[in-house]
Amino acid sequence: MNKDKILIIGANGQIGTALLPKLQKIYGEGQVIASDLQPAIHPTAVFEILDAKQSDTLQKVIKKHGITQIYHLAAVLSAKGESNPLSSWNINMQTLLNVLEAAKELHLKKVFVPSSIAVFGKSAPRRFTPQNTYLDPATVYGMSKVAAENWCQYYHSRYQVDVRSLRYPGVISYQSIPGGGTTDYAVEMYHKAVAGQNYDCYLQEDARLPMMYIEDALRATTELMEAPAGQLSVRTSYNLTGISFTPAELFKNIQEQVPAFDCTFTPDFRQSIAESWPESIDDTLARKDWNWKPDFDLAQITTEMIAHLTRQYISHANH
Ligand code: AKB
Repeated sequence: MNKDKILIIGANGQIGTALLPKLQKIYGEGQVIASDLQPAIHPTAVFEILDAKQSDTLQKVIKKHGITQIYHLAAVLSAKGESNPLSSWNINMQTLLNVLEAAKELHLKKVFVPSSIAVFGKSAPRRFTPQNTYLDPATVYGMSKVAAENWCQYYHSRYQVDVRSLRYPGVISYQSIPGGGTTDYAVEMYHKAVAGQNYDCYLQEDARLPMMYIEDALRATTELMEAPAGQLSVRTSYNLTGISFTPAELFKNIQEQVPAFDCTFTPDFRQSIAESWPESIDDTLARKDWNWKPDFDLAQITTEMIAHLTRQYISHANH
């Protein structure tokens, strides 16, 4: 029997909401403890209200439940982070350092810390951005992720903490509504289309960005975490790719399935964040080290998103 006990920090967020049932399936329902600042959105798990900025509270929760692995998903994302840069930096860094320190002190088996395409800035090649390149992010979120990647590598090499990381692209999911990101427009567009409304997109129609369907993002996460440690050559964070598309391409794709849907484009400050990010990513090392391969293309994502959201809207209407 698998005796691992998992703590998800930031379980109410976009990735956490979807990852929780997947980890419950792998490890058993009682083996996964969900935590967040606010009470559970989905009361289907053992839940702790936890502010990971408080090191003592974090260590108490780890000891109380006999935690062996942490998925640290809490962070202030790219767009929201710009409204209060110092506070965003403090939240992102303090929670990370508390998690790494707890992993070292309490001898946790493994830790997952997400990074992001936001680590890249204007000096990196925009197409097929390589694993190792210049990192000059334009946002405080990106700066905190560059620092986080280096701290992860440091705790691995200096203290042998088995911390693993992925540079997620924009993640498209139906389980929850993302908040505070630059890539959130894609999920918003699907919601509007299914709700029978039109959408005014805050990015330009040609803002091509790397994206990924939630099922691919979850599988990448569990495959990385299950890979033998000796196979992992990257201890900062792995480049990870799904697909790349523009808002105009997404609009067209949705319109093929929802012909009445219309979209306009009114770029705001998030456009300049998008322009500082890659259009596509080279994830050769993820493919080589732990056999990464995405499954979902844009047409499949659209079919899945429309089916799931339609079911959600019908079930809300009936309650
Ligand atoms: C954001 O847009 O900030 C995030 C990300 C790409 O990390 N979705």
